[in-house]
Formats: sequence, C-alpha cells, structure tokens
Amino acid sequence: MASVSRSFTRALRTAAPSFRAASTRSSARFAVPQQAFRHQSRRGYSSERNLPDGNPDVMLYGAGALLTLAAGYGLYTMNKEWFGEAAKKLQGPFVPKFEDYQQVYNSIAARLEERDDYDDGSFGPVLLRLAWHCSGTYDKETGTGGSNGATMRFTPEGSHGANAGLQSARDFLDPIKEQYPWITYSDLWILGGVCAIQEMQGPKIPYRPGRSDRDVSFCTPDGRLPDASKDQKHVRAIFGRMGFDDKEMVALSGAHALGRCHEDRSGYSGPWTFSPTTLTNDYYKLLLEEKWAWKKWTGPKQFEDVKTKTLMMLPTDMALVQDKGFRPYVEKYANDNEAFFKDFSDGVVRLFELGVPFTVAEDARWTFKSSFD
Ligand code: DDH
Repeated sequence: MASVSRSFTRALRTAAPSFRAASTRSSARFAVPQQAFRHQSRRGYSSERNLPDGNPDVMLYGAGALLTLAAGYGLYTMNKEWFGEAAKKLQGPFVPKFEDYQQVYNSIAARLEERDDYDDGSFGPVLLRLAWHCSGTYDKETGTGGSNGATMRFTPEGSHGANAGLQSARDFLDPIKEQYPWITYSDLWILGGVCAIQEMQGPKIPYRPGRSDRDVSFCTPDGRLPDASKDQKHVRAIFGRMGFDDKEMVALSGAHALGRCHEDRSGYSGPWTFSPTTLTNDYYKLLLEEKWAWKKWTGPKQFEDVKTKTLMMLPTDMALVQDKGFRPYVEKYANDNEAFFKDFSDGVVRLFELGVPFTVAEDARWTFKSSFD
C-alpha cells in the first residue's frame, strides 16, 4: 500500500504546471486542519520529507484522496464478500427472469442422458413421474395438495407406496438446486417435468414459476394417487378429484409411452412401448393394435403383448380401451399424433399448475427452448 501511495504522490508532484497553477488557495477556514494534516502526513512518510516545491493545496488534496483510496482498498481487501453483498443490496433482491429459468432448463437437459446404465439411458421418464406425482395429489374440494410445496421431500409423503423410486429423480435434481439456489424445489421439480417432456421430443409445455416450498404439515394423506390394479371407476374418481374430464384423463395417460415399471418400485415390470425415451402416440396404437394377455408370473396382475412378451399394460391402462367413454379418445390419439400432443400439453400444463397461487397471469407463461430448437 505504501508503495502505491508513494507513486500516487509522485504523480501529483510531477503534474503539469498548468494544473498546479490552476488549483485555488484554500480558505482560512481550512488552514488549521490542513496544517495539522500535513504535519501528520509528513511524520508518517519520513522518506518524503524533502519534497520539491509544489502547490501545498494540491499536495493536501492528493494526500486526502490517497487516504480515502487506501481506506477503501483496505476495506475491500479485508471483506470482498461484504462489498459484493452491499452491491447486491443496492441492486435490490434477485428476481429471476425467463433467461435464468432457461438456464436451469438447459442444465437439466444437459444431464438427462449422463448415465447409460440408468434404465433406458435417460432420467426423463422418472423426472416426469416426479412432477406428476407432486401435482396429482391435488384435491379440488379442499384446495389441498398439488405441486406447490414440494412436500414429497418429507418422510410421510416421500415414503408413500406410489412414490417408490422417485428418490432417484429428487437426487438427480439436487445438484441443480445447489447450482441455482434461488429456485424453489417445487418450481424445480415441475421444470424437470417440463424439460423431460420437451427433451423426449414431446410438445412444448408452457411454464409459470411461483411455487413455494412448504413444511411437513402440508404433506397429503396416502391414497391420492392412482392404484394401477384398479378399474375405470377408480381412474375417474382419482382424476375427477383433481378436476379432469374423460378426454384429459386419456390424454394424460399417454405419458405411459415413456419409461417403464420396475419390480423393486411398483412391483410391475417392463415398458409400455418400444421407444420409452421418445414421446409418441404409440401407447394408444399399441393398446388398440396389439393382442394383450395376462402375464403369467407371481408378480401383480399385469398384461403383456402376446407377440413379443416384452411390453406391458397395467389394468388401469387396459381400462381405457374397455370403457365406452374413454375408448373414443384412445382411437382419436392413436390416429392423430398432433391431436394427442395438443391435448397432452394442455392437460399437463393444467396438471402442473393445480393448487398453485400464481401471481402472474396465464398469458405470461414461458416456453423454453429445447435442444431440438
Ligand atoms: Fe404412471 N405409472 N400411472 N403416469 N408413469 C408408472 C410409471 C410412469 C400409473 C401407474 C404407474 C400417469 C398415470 C398413471 C408415468 C407418468 C404418468 C408406474 C411404474 C406405475 C405403476 C412405476 C415404477 O415401477 O417405477 C397409473 C395407475 C396411472 C393412472 O392414470 C391411473 C400419468 C397421468 C402420468 C403423467 O406423467 C402425466 C411415467 C413417465 C412413468 C415411468 C417412470 C419411470 O421411472 O420410467
């Protein structure tokens, strides 16, 4: 620091004569403190006693500036973080914008296929399942449940039978949460679902942030998510409680084009389609076109395709072709992938927003760029 001050003083001393001449004389009012200051200053820097003649006022201002600089520099080096914080406070609280969420999206997308040994090579399906299981607890009568809160972080809800295996999705997203601490778990988990759908070549899923994390007291009771061993009455009761109609129930079920069942999670086994990491209307096509028979095994009752015995359907999946109200939608989506994408997107947007007290309007939703754009 001393050498910095010395160079600064030297620079002042050698300043152009015109500059020195231009500086005005100080008023008598400041004469005494100036003298005292000069005296002290000289005492402090003994090596600079033999200064050549110069304008004393300029010297004084120089010394003052130097001291201020020195104090500032000292403070800065002592506590750089404090300065960063102070600067942040001046700017106000960080309000994440579209670009910030797009960055989070990109970080999730970049990691989806990081582990070849995970299932079919993508975390996409399990991320979608996490987002759906957060949202699917919603009850329109009481306004409880839904994706606001991320209450699956807590033991009662996290250990509900229907949520078995979703720890892997939550673990996958944890480093992203560390990377972007400003995003809530509840917004992040839903963004994970949005990203999964788009990155598995599904339709765009417009998104709004605004979910906050809540404590354990907001966990929903067990039994709000569908039980795969049941029939259409059950499917209607569960999705009706969330406020969905037949068309939406069938459209949402098309998510089973993705992923698979795991014996160590649900007890069921196998994928629904031959391309479990790409979203297509194959789920509906296969439901209608393949022959299905009960799988002969000791596990829970499920269907397998007669031809290859590699695909599966749950009893609740089969209910969609058996029920007169559901079947026309299965046929429609099997014939028209665009219609499926449109209704799936609308249904998922509604599902992901159930029970969330947004402060921004529906038309302010964002659409993220995917890797395919
Ligand atoms: Fe599902 N689902 N789901 N599902 N689901 C399972 C896997 C996946 C039911 C039961 C199961 C939706 C609806 C229903 C996904 C998305 C969606 C598994 C297997 C069972 C069981 C879990 C395991 O063993 O790991 C039932 C019942 C219904 C119903 O509608 C009656 C909906 C609406 C969605 C959605 O996303 C909108 C996805 C994705 C998977 C694959 C997960 C994975 O790990 O792979």
